[in-house]
Amino acid sequence: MSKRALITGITGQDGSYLAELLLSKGYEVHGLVRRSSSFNTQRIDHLYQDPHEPNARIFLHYGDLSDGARLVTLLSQIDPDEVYNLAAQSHVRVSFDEPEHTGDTTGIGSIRLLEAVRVAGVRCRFYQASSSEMFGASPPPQDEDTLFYPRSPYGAAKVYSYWVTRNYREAYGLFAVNGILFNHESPRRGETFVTRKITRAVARIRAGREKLLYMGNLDAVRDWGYAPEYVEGMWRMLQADEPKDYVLATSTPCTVRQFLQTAFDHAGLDWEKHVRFDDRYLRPTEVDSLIGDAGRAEADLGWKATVHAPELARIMVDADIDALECEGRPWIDRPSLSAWA
Ligand code: NAP
Ligand code: F7E
Repeated sequence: MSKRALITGITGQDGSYLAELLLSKGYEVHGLVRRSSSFNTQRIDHLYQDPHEPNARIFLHYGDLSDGARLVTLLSQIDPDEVYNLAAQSHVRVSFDEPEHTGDTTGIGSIRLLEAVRVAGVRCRFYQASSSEMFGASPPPQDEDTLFYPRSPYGAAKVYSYWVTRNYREAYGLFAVNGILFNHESPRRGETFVTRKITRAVARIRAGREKLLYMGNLDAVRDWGYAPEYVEGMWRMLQADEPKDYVLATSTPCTVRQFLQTAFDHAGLDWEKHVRFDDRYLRPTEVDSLIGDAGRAEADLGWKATVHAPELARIMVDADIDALECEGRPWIDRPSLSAWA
């Protein structure tokens, strides 16, 4: 019997890579998709199978983390072995504009899902997508024992989700874990996160379609890894003998400025000629420096990041140049996809 998994946030960057990984391992994969007036499934269209096919192994269900009753119904119907809660309003800057919505989905959404698991009586393992943003102002290096000091409504909502996940583990014996993931990127990264914003702009400037890129704080330090490696870590956390929380990170610091320089250099461009400052991209409170220590994940799960920021920047620039040259064709159909996953 193949295992069954439910992924919330399957249409996002991580959800799409995780769905690929689980399908490759023989899982039956169920994904929660928000209804929208235009399709929001571009990242998983290449995985889609007509549910009428007798051998279909991926199934999409309309639902939303704001709708607890729907979550109970779906949990009861699907009866999954593993639940991955990846859905969230995940943009830190946007969480200052939409703090209440962010709290409702990124925070309360998690307890709606945990309650749905409990009420439906499903015996599953549960993964919560926690974040290095929970560490916020705590100085690096950060690991599983570092004090949380969130600096945004997003970070605060993730702290809430972290603690309710631990509480359901302790109160109800649920195999529930927090993956505390540092920034991870890919050619599928949303276009307003800083890495993808940079690599898209590099491709467009190189092609003569744009001249300038407006940016905020270039001094922020991040620990950027490669998303396909991180979803492997999520899966390993749910295969462990006991439920524990784990940091996933590369431990390699990189400033936004260094990422910019690497990306522009790779395309033969001088970043200083093209980048301008705009204070609209500053946050009311910034997270200055995130550098993770993933020693526990390496020791217990054998997980270690191999792609670091400079290589990541080159992968993403190449993919955006390629995408621009293939414009008009859906990027997911391009043969280079296998190299990304
Ligand atoms: P992402 O690309 O922004 O994807 C977020 C997903 O959540 C999308 O599928 C989105 O659906 C869905 N979603 C948003 N609100 C929802 C709601 N109310 N109900 C149901 N689904 C909803 O994020 P990601 O980069 O893949 O990250 C996955 C998770 O890991 C997120 O929880 C994020 O906060 C967390 N995380 C990410 C990183 C990182 O560096 N990427 C690091 C640490 C933690 P639509 O496609 O319809 O918008
Ligand atoms: O910003 C600076 C910005 O938006 C990175 C999410 O996946 O990782 C992500 O959160 C840094 C910040 O990601 C621009 O101020 C400068 O210091 O790419 P970002 P993030 O805020 O680190 C964590 C781990 C998550 O959990 C989140 O879900 O870059 N920065 N100039 C800029 N950032 C953006 N977006 N745009 C700029 O123009």
